[in-house]
Amino acid sequence: MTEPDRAIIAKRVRDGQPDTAEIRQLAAAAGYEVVGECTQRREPDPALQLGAGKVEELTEQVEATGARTVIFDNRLGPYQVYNLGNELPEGVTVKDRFRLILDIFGQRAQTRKAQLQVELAELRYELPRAEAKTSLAKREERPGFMGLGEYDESREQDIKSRISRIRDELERIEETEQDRREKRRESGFDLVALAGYTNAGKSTLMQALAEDLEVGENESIHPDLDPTAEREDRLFTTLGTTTRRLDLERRDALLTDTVGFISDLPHWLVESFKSTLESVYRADLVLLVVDVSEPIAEIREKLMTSHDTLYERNEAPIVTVLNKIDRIDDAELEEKRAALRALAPNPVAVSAKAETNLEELRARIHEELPDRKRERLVLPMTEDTMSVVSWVHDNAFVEDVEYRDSEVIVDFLARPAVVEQTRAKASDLAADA
Ligand SMILES: Nc1nc2c(ncn2[C@@H]2O[C@H](COP(=O)(O)OP(=O)(O)OP(=O)(O)O)[C@@H](O)[C@H]2O)c(=O)[nH]1
Ligand SMILES: [Mg+2]
Repeated sequence: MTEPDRAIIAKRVRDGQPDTAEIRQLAAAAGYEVVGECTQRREPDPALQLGAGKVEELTEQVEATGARTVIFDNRLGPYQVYNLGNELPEGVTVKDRFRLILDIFGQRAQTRKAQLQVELAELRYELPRAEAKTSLAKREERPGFMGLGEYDESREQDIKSRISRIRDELERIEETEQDRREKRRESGFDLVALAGYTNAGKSTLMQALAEDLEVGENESIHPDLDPTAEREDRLFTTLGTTTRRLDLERRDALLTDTVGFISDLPHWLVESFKSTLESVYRADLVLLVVDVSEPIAEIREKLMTSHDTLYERNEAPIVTVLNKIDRIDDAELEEKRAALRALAPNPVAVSAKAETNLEELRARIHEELPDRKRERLVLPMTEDTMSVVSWVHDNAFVEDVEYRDSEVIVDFLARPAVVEQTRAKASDLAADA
């Protein structure tokens, strides 16, 4: 292992106290060692984001610590990046929050789909910058302005055509995944998806609720699901999508874990990961996980943003899961429940890590999933009967099977579509008998 790169955090706020906890976590997630921070309260400086004096202070910190990277929690325009690069010591890289998030995604993208999404996000990050460079260089009649080498209008065109190629390929992948989801649904599985902010505990909950076996997903590398891995709080542990069989007593359901949300994500970044969230939008039920040990204001904010994201596309019921109850006492939990009532009227409080209250959550999942019909079929005994019975076992919850001399009686619970299919099979048998 190489030494982690040293970085200094910079942040400007209009008013209030600059909070750097999240950007520090993001920096750590990207593999940086944070060796200092430089914050300021003021209006944004158009050229440098921070005030000129503050940038001097930043330069001193960089020199004193030997940091090679400065990470701004603010969004930086292309000119600001360029100007800051001139002010700071030679060779120091300046990046903003979004560039950092892209780095993390880039490091962790292990599947074709994830890689395409990252590339799409990067191109979309780059596009306005390329446009800005082109127009500036033109206006100044200075090709190569901002030390960026040759400017080239075709660069812009290039980015645009790559964006559209990647979109097409992602669309094809999404169609395949959609087919797979529909097949699973047809074969009697209810689809449950986990959603929520990064670090809420979705993957931990997945481990606690689901059977170990993963179902035929092509995304097979999940360092975050390795139970032996020691982890501290880490943002964006999960980037891919994992689906496992949910351990429910009387129903076949699949549980899908996927990428978490983060505050203040720009539209283009969310868009790029749209198809990852598709498994959430197309689910029969969404479990919206929040870390209940966070302050009420933060939970509220996260719930509101999650609802906005989900309600836009999703029609499935949402169950709010207040996770990490092991970190707070009962009084605090009650206080938070009451404060969040308007946003989460009937939440289930659990600890995924301590595996507390999971039975209640399983019962709720069962309750909220679409109704199933109870059916009793009388099948004539033919040489194909047993294969129909085993099909029913695979696609429905069988309550009872009774074998008689010339017939088999099956009592089961299934989705209405499965009941229809079973009836058709039964009448085929009857026709052959
Ligand atoms: N104390 C406590 N910690 C928990 C609980 N559930 C999860 N954690 C911890 O919270 C951290 C984040 O958990 P993850 O399951 O990786 O969170 P996630 O929602 O999947 O995060 P992303 O994959 O980044 O979206 C880990 O360090 C977990 O061990 C819980 O019930 N109690
Ligand atoms: Mg996860």
